Amino acid sequence: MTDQPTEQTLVLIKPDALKVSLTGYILSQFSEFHTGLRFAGAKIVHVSRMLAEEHYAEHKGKPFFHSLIQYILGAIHYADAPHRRRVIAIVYCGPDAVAKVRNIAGPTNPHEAREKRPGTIRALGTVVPIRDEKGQVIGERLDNLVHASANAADAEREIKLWFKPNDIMPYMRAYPAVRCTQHYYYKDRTLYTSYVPDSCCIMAPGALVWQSDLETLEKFCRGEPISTSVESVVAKYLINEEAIAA
Ligand code: FUP
Repeated sequence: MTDQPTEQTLVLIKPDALKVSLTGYILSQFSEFHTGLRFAGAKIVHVSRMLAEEHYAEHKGKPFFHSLIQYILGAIHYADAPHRRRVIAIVYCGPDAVAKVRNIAGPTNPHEAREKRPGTIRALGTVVPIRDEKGQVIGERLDNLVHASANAADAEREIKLWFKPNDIMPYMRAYPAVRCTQHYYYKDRTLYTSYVPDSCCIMAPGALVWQSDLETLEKFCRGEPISTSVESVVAKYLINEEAIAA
């Protein structure tokens, strides 16, 4: 008997939601009873800068980027408690998962959410002005409590960024996974195919990995152009590793 994967989406319960203890409320809003969606995977993540910057890569260079990264790292809401900085990452699976979750999350901007979609999760968020060194307002940071994948293509990229195949229940993996046939190690923004001291083993022979990740690393090692970064593959293997991806 199998539960064939239908659509999947990534939810992040962000540090502001954890700080004000909204986790239970958010999980209940997304629960199978209300949405028909099921958990396919979940983990507590101490977010590294590498993972944060890969997750929000499309916003690099925008005025709010630095503040957004500080926010997802937990550095804003747990400024004096680095050990509490974390997000909860969840993969939900089921018919129309992306749209259902976005609908319950509400508009990106909490002010707009309060006005147009009261009752959504993000209507409970806040908007914080971002200032330059001179105190001029240069943008705003949207502390909107949850991330929800915007479309199926983003969901695939994001789920593969945060989760390894084995983090997701068998029969619920929506993307092809294959067994790796060689070792890959990572240290100081460099990829190695044999061990160097203090490196972290990313993939080993026999390990189940996303096919697209393996193809990226193989191409990179052959010196061929890759459409994404090596860090977009590596970041998930460094989740909750202490110093390497800090
Ligand atoms: P969403 O898909 O709803 O997460 O929205 P976006 O991809 O547009 O934004 C990604 C994140 O950047 C959101 F969490 C909100 C944040 N953001 C800001 O903090 N300030 C802005 O001016 C725009 C977006």
